[in-house]
Amino acid sequence: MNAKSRVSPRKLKHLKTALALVFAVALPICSQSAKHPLDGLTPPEIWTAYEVLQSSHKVDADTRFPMVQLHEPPKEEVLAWKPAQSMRREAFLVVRQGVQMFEAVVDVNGKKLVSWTEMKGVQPGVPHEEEGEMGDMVKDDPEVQKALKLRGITDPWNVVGGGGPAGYFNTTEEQGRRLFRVMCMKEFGAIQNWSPISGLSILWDDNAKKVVRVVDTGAVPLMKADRNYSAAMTGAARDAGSALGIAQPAGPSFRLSGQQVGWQNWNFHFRVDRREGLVVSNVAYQDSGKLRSILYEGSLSEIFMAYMDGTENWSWTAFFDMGEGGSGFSSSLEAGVDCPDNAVYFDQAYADAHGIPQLKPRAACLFEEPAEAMAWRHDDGTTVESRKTRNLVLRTIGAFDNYDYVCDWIFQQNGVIRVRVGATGLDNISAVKSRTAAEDTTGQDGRYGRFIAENTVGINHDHFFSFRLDFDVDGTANSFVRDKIRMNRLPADNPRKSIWVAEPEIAKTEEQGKARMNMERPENWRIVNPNVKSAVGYPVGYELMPGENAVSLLVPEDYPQKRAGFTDYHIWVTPYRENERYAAGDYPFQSKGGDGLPAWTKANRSIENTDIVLWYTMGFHHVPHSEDWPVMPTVWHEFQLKPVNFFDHNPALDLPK
Ligand SMILES: [Cu+2]
Repeated sequence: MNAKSRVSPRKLKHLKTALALVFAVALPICSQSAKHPLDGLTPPEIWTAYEVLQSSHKVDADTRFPMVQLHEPPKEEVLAWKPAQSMRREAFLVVRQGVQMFEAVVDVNGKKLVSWTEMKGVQPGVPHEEEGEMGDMVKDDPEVQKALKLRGITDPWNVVGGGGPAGYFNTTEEQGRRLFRVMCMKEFGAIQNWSPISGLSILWDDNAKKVVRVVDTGAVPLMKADRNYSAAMTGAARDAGSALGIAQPAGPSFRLSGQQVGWQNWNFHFRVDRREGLVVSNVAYQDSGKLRSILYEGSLSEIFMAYMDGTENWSWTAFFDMGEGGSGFSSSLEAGVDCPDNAVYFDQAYADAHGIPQLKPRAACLFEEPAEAMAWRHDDGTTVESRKTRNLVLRTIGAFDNYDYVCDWIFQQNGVIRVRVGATGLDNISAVKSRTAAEDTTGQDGRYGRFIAENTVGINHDHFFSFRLDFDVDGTANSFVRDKIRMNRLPADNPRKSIWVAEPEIAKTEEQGKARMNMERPENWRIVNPNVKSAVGYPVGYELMPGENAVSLLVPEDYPQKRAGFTDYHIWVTPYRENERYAAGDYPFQSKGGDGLPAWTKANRSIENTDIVLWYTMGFHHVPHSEDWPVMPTVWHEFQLKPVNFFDHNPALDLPK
């Protein structure tokens, strides 16, 4: 039997729909053939990978594909590549066959299976579609039906269940299983109105497709607060205000070749990856006729969220949104709302859980925006010199169950790159007995969160985002410098008693590269090329400037903390290794802790004057409040990559007056 005849008609229909969509849309942009070695897999390439596995007899109708993504070519190949040259194109696939899991690499140009490896002792992430499947299956369980009946729910029809990765707590019941906790909610009335069925969760083994146990800590009345936020339900909208628009009648002033972007002096490439979301690569700056490299690749590497409720139905809730999920990226952008009117959109090809190519329309957008203030200014008493500036913004939005994360890469005309994450969406809530905080006289209902609506408590939680930043400042040989800002006591004969000085320290090993933000012992952090000196004699560099941030307050022996060991430090620096991409390890689903950065850095490798990767974690503690209801205002957190002795003078000096 040849590969094609093994394809079910249903799958063929999926493919045709996907391809028809690609051809039907002139803009946004999604290419049928790769133009750059770091382009995401195209629909035909995803299809080829699927066919190669079919014809190798490795997969069948029951096979699932938790992850299909570009297998990046070796870095030196990408760096040596020139447009129009041939290039390596490989797909990386995580394949689930019953309880077995495999990693496959397929050469899509040569239509060959490069490798097929069984992975033992680790578990793949779970695509969205599977979370819903188990939600339906638990409703057949008599004990679940009994628990629902105890809550007056006799018709499970409008009960919706969704499974979340159950985490790991080193218990015997976890061993040899693939565990989820299914939480249920009851829909009532109009769309979007639903209540969590609090006090109930179902431990589900997705290998055995069986309920392990039902955890019922007692019925709590459903909350009835109206959670509608759709335009159709929120009533009359306020006046929009007078027209305020952005127009570029001559079109954008960036240049595109596939997903390679040229704008002002910036050059970069990007793709939207199934696991990592936005991957920005080959970031370089045109400086006095020379294209200077800054960053080989930057992307999100993991997202960690832990809820702070100690009760049995909540204490397990700690999630690795990228590694455990893997299909959060991306949400289709709403044209003219999520991005301004002058934005250009890009579609994303991806494989569904059956390995079949699908298309996410408008997965990323790119646009110029006027900056909120001038680039620079000086009033010397007689004349004012001031320069207007604009930014280039690359945006995606990921939807991870209740949360939406906006991820922006903002390129400025002064050589600064800002990376920011906007958190919006819905708070995770618990239905409680007390109507309000005032009625909660014992403080029991509000002990792990805050009332955000009647009978509704938003649970306290953390958000942590780990960014992987593979700097190549003027080449690959880089070092990490910690400028330690230290108090300096002056000699007794000095009228001034103290000043501060900046003392640079080059981190020689991974141990010396671990750093935490601390206002009492401030440090500036930069990546330098020790082999290239600026006009005034310093090594050229880029500084990582943190913004608002947080540290995890979980104790080291707490399993969620062990599994999210990357949150132990804000900064880690590692020597470049192509297989070290994910801060909490490749497979955080039911991981036992210590994977990723803590494991790699144990070797305490040298990080001086070599190809290094900087890992930065940005986080915040979220105490919910009533404005979060029913949908949260977007909250932004950002960091900057700022040139420090990289340019010989202000790179925005030549902005037109
Ligand atoms: Cu939050």
